[in-house]
Amino acid sequence: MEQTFLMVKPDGVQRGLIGEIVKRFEQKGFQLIGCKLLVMTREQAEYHYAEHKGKDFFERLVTFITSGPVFAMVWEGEQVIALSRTMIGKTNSLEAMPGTIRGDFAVHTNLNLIHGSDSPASAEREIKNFFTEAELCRYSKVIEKWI
Ligand code: RTP
Ligand code: MG
Repeated sequence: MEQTFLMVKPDGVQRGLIGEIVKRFEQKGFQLIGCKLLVMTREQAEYHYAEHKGKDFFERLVTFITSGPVFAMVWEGEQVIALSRTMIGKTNSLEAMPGTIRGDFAVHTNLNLIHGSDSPASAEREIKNFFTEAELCRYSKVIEKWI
């Protein structure tokens, strides 16, 4: 089963949106298999956003993401990587459609509430940056067959 790494960013934690965000993925039918509240180290943040190293917004992004607690999660389900990106909405705040998390709650591209892995390779790499295998809880639900 596919897994992805999702993270409520410091703005989402400060605005009290952890519950709303978790609710959306639960209601969709995905399964939470790991979560923790933490403040990212600079090293962890630079690794997480390594693809953006050298871009003009990189420093601002790392400073922001390490500025307060984030809520890191691993979710499991059919097509969870692509579907969670759809539920999150576009990066650019002007393109994030109502109905998506960013479209419903975010105004700024830099304060866009939530991160989601963009590919299977990113998901694997990002999950390992936050969780050990022992911290992930695999369990089956009887309801699974109805989704
Ligand atoms: P994320 O990685 O945080 O989930 O966001 P994303 O995939 O939608 O967007 P990505 O291209 O990976 O960019 C990472 C974060 O950097 C900020 N950003 N600023 N031109 C800009 O000023 C710019 N481009 C990207 C955004 O906050 C974005 O979430
Ligand atoms: Mg990204």
